[in-house]
Amino acid sequence: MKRLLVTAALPYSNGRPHVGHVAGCYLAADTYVRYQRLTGRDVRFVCGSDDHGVAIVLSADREGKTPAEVAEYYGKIQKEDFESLGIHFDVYSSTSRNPYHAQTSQNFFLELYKKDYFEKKSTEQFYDPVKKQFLPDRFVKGVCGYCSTPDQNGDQCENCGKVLDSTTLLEAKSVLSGEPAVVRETVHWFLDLSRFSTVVEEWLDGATIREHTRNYVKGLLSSGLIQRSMTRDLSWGIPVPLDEPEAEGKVLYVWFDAPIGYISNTMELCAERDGDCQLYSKWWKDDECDILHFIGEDNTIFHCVIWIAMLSAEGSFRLPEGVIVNQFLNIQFPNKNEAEKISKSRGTAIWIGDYIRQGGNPDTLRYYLTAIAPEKSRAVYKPEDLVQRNNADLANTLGNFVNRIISFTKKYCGDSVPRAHSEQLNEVDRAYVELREKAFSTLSQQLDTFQFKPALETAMEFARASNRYVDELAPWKTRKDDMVRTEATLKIALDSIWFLGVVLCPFIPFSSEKILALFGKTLSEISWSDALEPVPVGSPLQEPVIIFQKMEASDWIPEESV
Ligand code: B3M
Ligand code: ZN
Repeated sequence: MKRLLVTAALPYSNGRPHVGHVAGCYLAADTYVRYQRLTGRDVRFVCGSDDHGVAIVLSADREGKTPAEVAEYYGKIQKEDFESLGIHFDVYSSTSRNPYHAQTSQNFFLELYKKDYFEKKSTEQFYDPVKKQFLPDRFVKGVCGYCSTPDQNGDQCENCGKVLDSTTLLEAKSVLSGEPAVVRETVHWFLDLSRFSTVVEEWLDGATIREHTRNYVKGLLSSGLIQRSMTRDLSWGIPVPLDEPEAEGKVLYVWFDAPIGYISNTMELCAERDGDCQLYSKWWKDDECDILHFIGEDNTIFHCVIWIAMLSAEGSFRLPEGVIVNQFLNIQFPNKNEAEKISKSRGTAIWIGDYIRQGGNPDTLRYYLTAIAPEKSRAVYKPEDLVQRNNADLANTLGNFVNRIISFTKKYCGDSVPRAHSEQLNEVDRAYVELREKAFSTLSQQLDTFQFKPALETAMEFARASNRYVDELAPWKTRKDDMVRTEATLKIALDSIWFLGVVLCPFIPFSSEKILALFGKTLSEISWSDALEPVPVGSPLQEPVIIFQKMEASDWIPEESV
């Protein structure tokens, strides 16, 4: 098995994580990493904050802080909030504080420069005559020239995903002064992406990627790639490492340095864990390692086109084995007729920190966000749905199955695992055990192919079948005159509790830990294939604990978005 480097998109460090971020890529990446580790694979999981770019400068401006202060403040919150959901990265660094990042990015830029991949051009950019400064990317807002959606940032349309510039963003206004933006000449270094269309296409054909992503990127390729500027007129960022007068006061485009953050963060991790930052090449330059990026849909062009072009131009790093893209998560409050975008300014965000501080169970949120995961298409978060799923699926179906079997066994068979005599097994038992084996292979196959939502459904379907199995064999009735039969039912059900404890680890690790603890085991000592191992007859059963509390709708359903 090859080693595996998994990255999750580096979030901009100008805000707290909300449910949309988690559903976008962090949860899927964590679930996959947990699964791969259970199968015995050597995995490193890399993330960190994306500190450069205009978004951070604008937030700093609003909050009366420096960009570095804003980045540090939110970077810390992001790390804590992800951690509180069990999303644990091997490294959570930052593109402004990682000691290797600036140099690695500048070297990368210089390598492309030496190979003559850049074209230095005078170009037209938006300019704010009041503030006397250029307005790259989000410093300017206007109407998308492709789909006419108003209020779009100067870099990319949120609605149609197209890249915008001074000719395709209409009615542009400066975000700084609110005044109409004018167009001025300035010099920048451009990467001609059209030179890479074949490389991108070939990569795309062999890549591990969802069908909708593949089609979207094919669409981008067929409409033709253009030149894109890899530098910006901005004071916050990594200086353009060129000794030319026009490079003065310019920085690398944030989307140039951000993905290089995956590399520099790996360097930081290797320095910390292996004592040598250069060992990062084991993860980035070695055929025995695969690289997988998990991202949200709005990052597709940057990872599947520009990053692939950058990597192949630079030439010394491996191209990613795949890019796993989730679509957007929208939100619908109970008093609203339709779903809306999750947005801080519109007050429609449900923040991870708030949920946890309010006493929310991290696994409930993990469970719900995977159950509605926007894997194939956009999905809608409904607060009342979270409560309903927690109560019906987790508390009633799963929690109840575990608790009633453990309590019943302890009450009538003592404190250890009873025996199932094979001659006692009937058709119902055999069909049920077969179902478990089938569930295992389906689940494994679904996780191998990044179908987290269907995989969770497979596990839950088996939990429902387990309740039906017990109801049908009714041990509370048979115990009156057939203890051998009763023990057989309980033993088979206990094997299923163990099975669920193992296969649910990637999805709801905190609860899995509690389930495994009933058998005296911990997460760190199990592997994926243990799921089908019968629990040893005679091994002790610990006291049952409540695994899932019911949620009160009134505590958890906001009447309106605030
Ligand atoms: N910071 C965009 C985002 O947070 C961007 C991702 C960078 S990944 C290299 O959605
Ligand atoms: Zn548009």
